[in-house]
Amino acid sequence: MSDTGIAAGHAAAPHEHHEEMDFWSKYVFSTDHKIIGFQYMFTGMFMALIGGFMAYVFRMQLAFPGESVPLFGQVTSGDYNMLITNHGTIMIFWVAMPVLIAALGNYLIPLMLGCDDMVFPRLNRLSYQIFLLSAIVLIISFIVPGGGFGGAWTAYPPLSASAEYNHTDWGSSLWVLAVALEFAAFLLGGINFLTTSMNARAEGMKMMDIPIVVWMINVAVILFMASVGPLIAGAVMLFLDQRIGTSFFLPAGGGDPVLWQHLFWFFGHPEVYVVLLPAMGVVAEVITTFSRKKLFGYKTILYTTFATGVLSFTVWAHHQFVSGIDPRMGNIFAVTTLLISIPIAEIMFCYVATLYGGSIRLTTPMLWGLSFIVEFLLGGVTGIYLGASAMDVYFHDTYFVLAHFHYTFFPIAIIGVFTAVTYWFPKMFGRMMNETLGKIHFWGTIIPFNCIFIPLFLLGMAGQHRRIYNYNNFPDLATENLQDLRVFATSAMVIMLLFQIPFIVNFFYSLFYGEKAEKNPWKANTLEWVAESPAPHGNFKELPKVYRGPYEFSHPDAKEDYWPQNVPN
Ligand code: HEM
Ligand SMILES: [Cu+2]
Repeated sequence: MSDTGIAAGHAAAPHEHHEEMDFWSKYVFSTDHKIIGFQYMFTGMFMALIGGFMAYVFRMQLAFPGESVPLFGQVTSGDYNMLITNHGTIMIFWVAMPVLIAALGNYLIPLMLGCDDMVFPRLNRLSYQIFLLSAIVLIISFIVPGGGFGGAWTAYPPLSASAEYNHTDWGSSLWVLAVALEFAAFLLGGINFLTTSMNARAEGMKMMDIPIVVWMINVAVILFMASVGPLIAGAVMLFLDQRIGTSFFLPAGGGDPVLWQHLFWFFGHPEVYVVLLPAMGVVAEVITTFSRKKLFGYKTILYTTFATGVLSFTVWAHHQFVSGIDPRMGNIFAVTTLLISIPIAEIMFCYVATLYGGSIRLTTPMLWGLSFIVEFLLGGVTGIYLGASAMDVYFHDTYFVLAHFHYTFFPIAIIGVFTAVTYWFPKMFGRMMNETLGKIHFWGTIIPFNCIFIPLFLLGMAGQHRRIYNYNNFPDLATENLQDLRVFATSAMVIMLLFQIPFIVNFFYSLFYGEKAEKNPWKANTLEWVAESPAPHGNFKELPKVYRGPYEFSHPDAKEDYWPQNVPN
């Protein structure tokens, strides 16, 4: 038994066969959790380019209405609806979810739990293949006759099933199909995460020794599984309304459009936490490592995460304060919505307490981690106004709502992903990323991000509604001041997109020519850093056996120690 608290465990399953595999079975059809993780990650990054490009096009239209957009051309109102709908859909379902849950979960869970792979590797392979199919079906929906779906990411009927707006075309139905396929892929992936975390942990690793990011990914999977059923049923009904003229949600045929809203948001709001929790888990890992302090309140954070999960099922109708809901019901949902900010705040306080008194190293991943805390808090605080039903009557569907959820989703889907990629890059690819390029990318993203969305709060307070193609059609909104804000926001966005070039260069250059990474370059204290960099097929020569919990640093400038002295709190 070495003094690091990790001893050589039972022999790992034989993985020599992997060396003889050809390129296709080793990489394309691999059942290795790491390869599947990379496939989810690169697919998600590719989809982020599409979602980002769409935002660029419609932001240009908003700043310079009616003018031809470079790399796109003239934007019609139909194009505009299709672009915002698929921008939102892609960013949440094909970027945030695949990268934060599927890619990270696949890559990290076996490594952090000290096992050689997921318990169902072939099911894992199938989950990615269905996910890839869903992305292909979505992209095909853009190019079939009639063009992509333009009924907004919330797909509210009757608009989402109206023939008048081409939403009975295959473009719209393929959108519904793509989303349903993607959900199926995540259900399969989630089964693997839960069973591996419950049954394949390293010998000696108790439930309360599981690193917080693994817990948060598993809680996210449970929330997804518990909330997606009604929406899958709703998607089938919407598909039938579009394809064969049923009227589940169409008032003309006796259907109820508000039913869809309930089915959508019963899933939609927990969905926010489905992507938030993994990002918060990533930040926890990074701030402990770069403050060299034990995570403050491990158990508190865990129980608070469970509480958040439960509460997230009690707030959905705060999206329907103005859709004719009984105000007495509205008040109940207002209370639960305000309540849910408490557990999230508690977790944030634990993060700040972790930083307090730490020996902070401002590496690129740490900068991203810290910016998550600040930016997400801004998103959370502005949500309190919207949770108060009386205020939401004014703000509903305005740019204030839009700015609010971008101040939550951008920290989750973009900052969360950059935090994770810059932190685990050395383990994933065995090379270090360039810190200078990393910091240029960081500041070139964070400053423009605030310059894009703060003006949108102001536009929202001025009464600017969302999903409007050209504000010149509304005299009150066509003022010079407001237009200046739109141009400012768009300019900031173009600058932010340009600053993604240093990241892309850094990522691909470091992949092949970066400085070789040692096993544990950050001197972190979770098990993945015990494996070689990059982690080989099968992960560990001998599966580790642990007897102490994670995040326990003995002395700040201790050089080499994993899981040192005392047990977790
Ligand atoms: C790259 C920076 C981004 C910019 C500049 C941006 C900009 C916008 C704008 C201006 C709209 C509103 C369009 C309108 O209502 O007319 C919008 C809608 C939306 N965005 Fe973003 N966005 C960005 C990133 C993201 C991210 C990272 C997510 C989520 C992970 C996201 C999710 C959404 C959603 C869900 C909608 C609503 C779409 C709808 O109305 O159907 N956006 N975005
Ligand atoms: Cu909500």
